[in-house]
Amino acid sequence: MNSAGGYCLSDTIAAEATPRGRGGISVLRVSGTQARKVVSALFDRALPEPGQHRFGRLIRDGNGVDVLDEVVVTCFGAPHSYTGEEAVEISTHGSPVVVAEALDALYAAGTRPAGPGEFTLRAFLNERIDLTQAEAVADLVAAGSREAVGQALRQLRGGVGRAAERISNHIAGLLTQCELELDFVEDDVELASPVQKTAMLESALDGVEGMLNGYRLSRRLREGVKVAITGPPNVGKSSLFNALVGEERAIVHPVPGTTRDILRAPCVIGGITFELFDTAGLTVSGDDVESEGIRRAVEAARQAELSIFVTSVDTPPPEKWNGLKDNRNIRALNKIDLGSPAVTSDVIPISVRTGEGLDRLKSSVYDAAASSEIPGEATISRERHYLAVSRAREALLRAHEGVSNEFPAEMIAEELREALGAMDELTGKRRLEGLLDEIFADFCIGK
Ligand SMILES: Nc1nc2c(ncn2[C@@H]2O[C@H](COP(=O)(O)OP(=O)(O)OP(=O)(O)O)[C@@H](O)[C@H]2O)c(=O)[nH]1
Ligand SMILES: [Mg+2]
Repeated sequence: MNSAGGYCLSDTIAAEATPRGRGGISVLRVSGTQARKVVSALFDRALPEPGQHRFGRLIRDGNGVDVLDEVVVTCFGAPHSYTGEEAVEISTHGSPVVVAEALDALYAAGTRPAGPGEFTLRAFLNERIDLTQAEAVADLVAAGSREAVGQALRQLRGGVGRAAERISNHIAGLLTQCELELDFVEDDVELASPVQKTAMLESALDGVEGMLNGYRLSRRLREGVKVAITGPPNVGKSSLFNALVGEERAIVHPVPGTTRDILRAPCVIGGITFELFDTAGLTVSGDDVESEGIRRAVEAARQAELSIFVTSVDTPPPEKWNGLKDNRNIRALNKIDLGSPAVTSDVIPISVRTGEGLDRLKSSVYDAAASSEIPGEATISRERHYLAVSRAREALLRAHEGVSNEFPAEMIAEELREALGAMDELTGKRRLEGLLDEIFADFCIGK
């Protein structure tokens, strides 16, 4: 294959791999069949062997020799480089002028600028990594928390691809059985009993279900766990919101009914990213605007993964608020600086004013979110993965039904092929039109 994602793959490409700007060093990446040849023309010493590095001067041969910079050159031999191609990395001083001149010299010597994600695209096309690993590279670079980094690293190590392969092997084994049965239909040879077939299908189904279950958790890690702060008016919800977010985002006021629109802001607790929602105080009386605010508050609490239900020492204890899911509520009693009544153990006494109890509240929020279920090696992380695996699951369920009802082998084989195709889409063995463009468009240049 010579072109993919709009790129000509036989070209040798070059780009800065470090972010633009001034710094200690900048790294330029060169990859392709001409990588060594191009760089050796610009380096004043012999290039090191693959896997080695060498200090020297980067030079430009014009009218007289210009020294562009003193650099360290690292060589990688195919297929043991990031891209799987012959590759060279040049570490220059972190000067935008040096980088611009060095890149110009590389382009003049026979490379072209790499497009966004083109190094990773080549790694995929050269089968160094599968598509889920390529996506993990982008996720790792974009990760905003330890958990998101962990998820991206697990995916980068190829856990999803290996699990997909195990599942595909089960499906392919069964498909072979069905196809054999079709070939020997006259001989009436039964090669696998329905019980054996069901067992193979169930192994495959277990695998896909594990992947789908992990998805929800990993999506939370990527996008932030939604936490709604709810409760009666004037108990200090907006004050708590501001305290958790770490800045004065919401208006705090002694008059009840201050908050009407929902405010949202991210906050990180113990490495998990949360998305906090401040909502209108829940009350039965009030004008139309307030009622609309309350409707939205209840809706936000419904949609959130967690809610912190706040009451306060100076307001009458609320009756249970209909419409809020109790099991996902963390209950806090605010303003204990005004006096601290005895509370049951499921209520966390806090004072936003003095800061008392806030650490305990934060650890409850963290504990409630950090599910006991640790995301496994095979956790999928993107909508694209979820859709492909869901399709595989649907097809496997239909095949399961087919086996139970002794449907013709051809019908079952058809479902199994559909399931296999869906698994191949997950890993990129089967490529849908435009998919690579879409995935690699998210990458930065130099990755
Ligand atoms: N004494 C004391 N007052 C507090 C505390 N937290 C908040 N308040 C005060 O309680 C009043 C209401 O605070 P808000 O944060 O606006 O309360 P709210 O729940 O968002 O109110 P609504 O948006 O009207 O529903 C303000 O005057 C705050 O200063 C606290 O821990 N102790
Ligand atoms: Mg408020």
